[in-house]
Amino acid sequence: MFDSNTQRVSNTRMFAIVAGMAIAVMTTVPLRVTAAVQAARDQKATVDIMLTSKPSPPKTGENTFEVMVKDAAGKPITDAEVTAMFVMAATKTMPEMKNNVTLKHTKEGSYTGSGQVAMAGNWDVTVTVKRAGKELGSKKFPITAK
Ligand SMILES: [Cu+2]
Repeated sequence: MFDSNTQRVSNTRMFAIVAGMAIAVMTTVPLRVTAAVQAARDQKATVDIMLTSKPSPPKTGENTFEVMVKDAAGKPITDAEVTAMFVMAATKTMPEMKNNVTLKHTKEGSYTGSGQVAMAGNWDVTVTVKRAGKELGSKKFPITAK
């Protein structure tokens, strides 16, 4: 009687340990895959590009855009040529809309410029960073203008 109870408890405990290990494996593996994918992305990226706007989100009409450019080590890149291409996809009633904005370096890897947003809605902003005409990197930012 006593022995069989003890056996049952220890089986339950063993099951809990095995289940716990299985969960640990299941949660660890995807994290490792994600880390590997992230590492591959980081290796590819030579520049880190961030886009912000004033106001945020941008409004129809004139807005100020700021792009932060850093190298892979996180050091600001101060001598780049930075442009932001705004594209709104065509709809049944409207052809594709495009606007290219040139940004000027102000300080510590920050590039600013003002640009017209022709209408409210979804735009894809592709920021391209070049040095001496050679592309260092580019990044697409989906934005929704008010
Ligand atoms: Cu439009």
